[in-house]
Amino acid sequence: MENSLINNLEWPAEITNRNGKEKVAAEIAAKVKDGDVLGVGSGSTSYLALLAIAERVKKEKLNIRAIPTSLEISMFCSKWGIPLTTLFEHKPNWLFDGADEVDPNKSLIKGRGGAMFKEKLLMSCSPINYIIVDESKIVDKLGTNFPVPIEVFPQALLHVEEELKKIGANEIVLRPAKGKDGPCITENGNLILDCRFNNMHSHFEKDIKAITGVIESGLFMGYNLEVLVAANN
Ligand code: ABF
Repeated sequence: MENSLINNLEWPAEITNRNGKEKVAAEIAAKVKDGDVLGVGSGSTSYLALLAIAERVKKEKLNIRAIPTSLEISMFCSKWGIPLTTLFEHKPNWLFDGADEVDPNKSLIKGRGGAMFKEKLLMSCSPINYIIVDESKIVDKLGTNFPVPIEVFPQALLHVEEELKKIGANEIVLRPAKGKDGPCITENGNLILDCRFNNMHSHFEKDIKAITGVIESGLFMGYNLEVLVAANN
């Protein structure tokens, strides 16, 4: 398939702080062992980690399998010859993924790419989780630079909006589709609300999830994870 669409696939945007991210990518690649089932996160940092892993896999003929968190990253697994599996067959031995914000408690905001449902599902199934970010993602308080994305079943939109206001949402934006009219639709056929809140206490992830119609939020609180930080270039 030398000239196939998959083989010609490239990362769609320029990668900021590429040198720094490549260093954490190499740290992630060094952790891979023959036989591993890896959860593969989304975003540019995960993409670079996957690339570094693919180079090791090819050179050392490692036999690994990947459970991807998004369609986009699954296509790069295929491009680089990393076999895919699913949560029907396997749980990941460990996973790596990016984030949009990391606070001092290792709570996260994720989901700028809209894949937070699968990202959280995989993290919930994985005993070891590495979050790879550069220094720009480290914040004192979640919500400093990014809103919290919330994936919503389409027919529940108005109900969820009302309930989010009751728990302190002060800004709710229906995420638009990239480069075209209409709302962004997730891989699961749902909508995304990008929300800012007055106060996000330690149970806030559960409060959001308790609203009927919310599929998942990009708020990750209290997960067992290790954060690897790339210095800025
Ligand atoms: C995924 O990719 C998302 O949860 C997060 O929004 C994004 C981070 O991307 P990048 O590594 O490009 O900053 O991990």
